[in-house]
Parts: sequence; C-alpha cells; structure tokens
Amino acid sequence: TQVVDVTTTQFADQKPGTSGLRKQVSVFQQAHYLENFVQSTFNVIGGGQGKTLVLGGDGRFYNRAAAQTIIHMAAANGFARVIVGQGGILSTPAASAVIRARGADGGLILSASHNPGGPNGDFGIKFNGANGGPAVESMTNAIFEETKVLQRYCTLQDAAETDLDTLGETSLAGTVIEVLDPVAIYADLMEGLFDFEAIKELLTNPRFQLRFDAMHAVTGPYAREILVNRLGAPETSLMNAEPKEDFGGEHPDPNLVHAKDLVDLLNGDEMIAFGAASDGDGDRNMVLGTGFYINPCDSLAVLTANAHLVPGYSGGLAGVARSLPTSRAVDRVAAYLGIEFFETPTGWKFFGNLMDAGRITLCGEESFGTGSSHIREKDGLWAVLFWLNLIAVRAQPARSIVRDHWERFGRDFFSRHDYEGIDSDQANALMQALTSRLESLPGQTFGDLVVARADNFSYRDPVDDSESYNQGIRIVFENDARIVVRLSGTGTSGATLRVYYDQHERDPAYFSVYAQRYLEPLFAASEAILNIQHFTGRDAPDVIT
Ligand code: VG1
Ligand code: CO
Repeated sequence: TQVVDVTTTQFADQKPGTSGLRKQVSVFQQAHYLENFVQSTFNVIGGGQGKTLVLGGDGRFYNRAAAQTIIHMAAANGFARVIVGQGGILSTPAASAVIRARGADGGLILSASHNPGGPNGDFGIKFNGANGGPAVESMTNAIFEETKVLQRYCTLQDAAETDLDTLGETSLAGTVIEVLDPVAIYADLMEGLFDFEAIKELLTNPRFQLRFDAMHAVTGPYAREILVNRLGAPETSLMNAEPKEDFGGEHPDPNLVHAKDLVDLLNGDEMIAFGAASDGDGDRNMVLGTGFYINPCDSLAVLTANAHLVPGYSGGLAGVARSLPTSRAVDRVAAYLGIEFFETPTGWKFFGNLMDAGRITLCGEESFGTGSSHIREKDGLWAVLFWLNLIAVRAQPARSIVRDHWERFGRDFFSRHDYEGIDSDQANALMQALTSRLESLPGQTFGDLVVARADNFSYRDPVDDSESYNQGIRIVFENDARIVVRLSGTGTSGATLRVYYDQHERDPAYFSVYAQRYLEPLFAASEAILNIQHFTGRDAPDVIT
C-alpha cells in the first residue's frame, strides 16, 4: 500500500444544500466525484493529520462503495483513526452521538435522508463537526469553493478493502480502522434520557399496541434493540424493520403520503395506541395516536410543555428554537415557561450554535424533525421515546395529551403544500415575482384577510453573528395567520416549491376541524398572491402534510 496523489476533476455542482451534498447516484458514480468532495472537506478542516473521523451512512445503494473510498482517503490523509459503523451503517443521530461520545474531530455521514435510494435513486454526503452537528454555512461554503479549484486528492494505491462487517480494529497505512457496533452508544444514550422502566411497563401491556415503521431504512436495527430488546415490545410492533439498499423502492419519508400503510393502520379497527415512523437516515419522526395525526409543530410544542416529566429534561429547558416555516405553537409554550425562544432558517445546521452556547435544549422543524441538545442532529427514535415516556407517566393516550395542550394554548393549524419536480426557471420566476411584490402587499385584502407585513426572512446567528439571507418569504395577515414560501434545498432534479400555512385558533369549538378546511381562506389568498398555477401550470400540490 502506498499513498498516492491523484489528479482530480473539479465539479461546478458540489454546493451543499439544506443538509449536505445530495445528487443522483449516477452523479456520484462519475470518476473523482466523491473524492473531489471528500478531499475538499479534509482540506477545509485543515487536513486529517492525527484526527479521528466517524464514518457511516443510512445503508442506501452506494453506501458501502463510498465508505471504502473514504476509508482509503482518510488513511492517505493521515487520520489517526476512522470509526466506522458496522456494515458502513450509522443513522444520522447515531453518527452525531458517536462523534460526541468518542470525542472525534468530525464525521462524514452518507445519506440522502428521505430521498429514494437504489441505483436510480439519490445518494448524499455531509460533514459534521466535533460537536456532532452539521457544518455551519461558512464551512459548507468553503468546501464548495474548494471543490471548484482542487487539483489533487490523496488516496491509497493497491489497498485492500476494509472488512466492514467484523467488529474490531485493524490498521491501514498507519491509520486505525475501528468497526463499531452502530447501535450501542445510541441506545445507551436513550436509556440515560428516558424512564425506560415506565416505558417498559407500557410496552409490555398487551392492551397498548405500538407500531413503529422503519420504512426499510436505517432505524430497523435501532428500533429492534431499543423497543424490542430493551423495552420488551413484541417483535410485531416493528414494521419494515429490515434495511434495504433501495428502501423497498419507496420514499423513506415519514409523512401522511409515504407512510400511508402506517396511517391506515392507526385509522383502522385494530385500535393501535401509538404509531411512529422514521426516515431513511433515522433523524425524522412522524407520530400518530389512535386515528389521530400529530402535526410535527404540535409535537414540538407538546414535548416542550411536558419536558419536565422526562428524566433527561426534569431540570428544565434552557430555551427552544424552531425553523421559520414551523408553526408558532412552540412560541406560546416558551413564553409561558419564560424561556428563550429563537426562530431560525430551515435546516438543522442553524440550531448547533444555540445548543453549543447552552441557549436552547429542544428544537424542531415542521418537516418531521424534533431533537434536543443530547446530540446535534434531529432524532427520530428520540422523539418516539419522548412520546412513549409522556404517555406512560401521564397515563393518557397521545390524542388526549394533544387535546389538553390545545385547551391550554389554543391550536395552531398548520399545513405544508409541496409542488415537486417543477421547472427551475418557472420556480425562480415565481419567487422573483413574489419578491418584487413584497413591499406593495401590506394593506392589500384577499377575501377576509388583510396583509399586515411581508418580507424575505434573514437570520443573524446570536452566537457568532453570521448572517443568512433569502431564507424564505413570509406574509403575515392582520389576524396573525401566516404564509411562508421557499424553494427546497434538498432535491436533486428540478425545483420543489414549499408553501407553509399556519393560523392560531383559541376557540375549542373549532379544534376538531380538518386542517385543510380550516386553512382554506389562506390557500385562496396564497393562490391570489403567488399565482402558482400561472407560473407552474400546477393546480394542486403533490404532497400535503
Ligand atoms: C428539508 C426540510 C428541512 C430539513 C431538510 C433535511 O429541506 O424542509 O426542514 O431540515 O429537509 O432533512 P428542504 O430544503 O428540502 O425544504 V433530512 O431528514 O432530509 O436530513
Ligand atoms: Co433525514
């Protein structure tokens, strides 16, 4: 084995999006494509010399091949140690937990999250720093600049492939390659946060039926270890728990559309008490009560309001944060608790500084993301355990926990409408037209709604004062109802337009109204303001959550 310098190919399209670099597998399979990005990352962190790198992914197609490539490059770049999950696997939250627990300098996570996998699907890679969290924007920008000018990358010539399936340490060109159980550190962390005894009593009660849908993605083994082995739930609680490279040909996206089997089950005759699903890399969660969908924005608010009931948070919360498009349900709880509250741009990378500085404990996004400062990623199973802990200690079904919450704080109706795969030029034209109208919107009337203010959201990080612009258009009406509009930063072809709606209701007489009906006046205002049909030819969204 010998360290060699290889002349790279520079690529113009390696700009990380909301969560890392995501492209179709075929793009990653181009010669030097992965290597160019990985070497650029190593250069930006100041080289690998003497450092420890954590490596793992969600097990999708190309995960194993990419892991081998990266191990060779890490060894050639002088890393002291590479800690890789067995089989090349680590869920995103587990990778974050391992980076922190092992004091690593950072990690590379191989995932395209909720995007479909397989040879014709997507692949992705992102760098997380020593705090376990996604690289901040200044770093992802620096990596992007480097990918465009990099001349050479370092790798090993004639090196054997690492046996990723056998636990233990081997040495490769002076680098220790440690193959680690991908589940244990994470499962122990969960056991330290939640009341496992109370949850066990709940899950071993035959009258409490749980269904967890791993969607053929990475969380299957995690759910089996935690829910079945440690907490005693019957194996039948798990659905689609065998990870597959192509996620069984489905979108591993836990929402009402892509996790429909689970939703149907919870709406069916079996009286399942609690249902949950996670995404490709295990950082998202959808939670459901019997016949009852819990909106992720409500979930964040409920967890915040009840955190004192959970051992890991019984000492109180420093503060909370939510992304811009997330409903303002959690704001009301923060005000009630008298704790700090922050509104950030979309994407988990904006929560890291706040957590590192001890300003927030819980945070979340409307996109089925909830988490806390136990790691620096959102965490699907953590949210599920949090809910189970609450159900156990409050001795109440999920549905009535949410109803009680609404009684206290009112209900924040929320919906997101996604228009997928639209032409990028059309999407940009829509955003441009909207932006140019912003100043003239206040005072205009749409049905019964009068625009109070409209702007383009920008964010100044309160910890490092960095600024991020163009993070979403927000239109707020005089009754405080709100529309947020932005383009997705995780797609791999065309553009996805996301339109978010939320409105607060205090009167319990309306709490049971179907959200899509309640928000209808806002939808009408949105069509009049955005002209979606005119710009894109679409008369209905593809996905409604
Ligand atoms: C989407 C979500 C965002 C989330 C991101 C990564 O981004 O809206 O809230 O943080 O996915 O989630 P975008 O730019 O497509 O709206 V994951 O689970 O895909 O890492
Ligand atoms: Co994800």
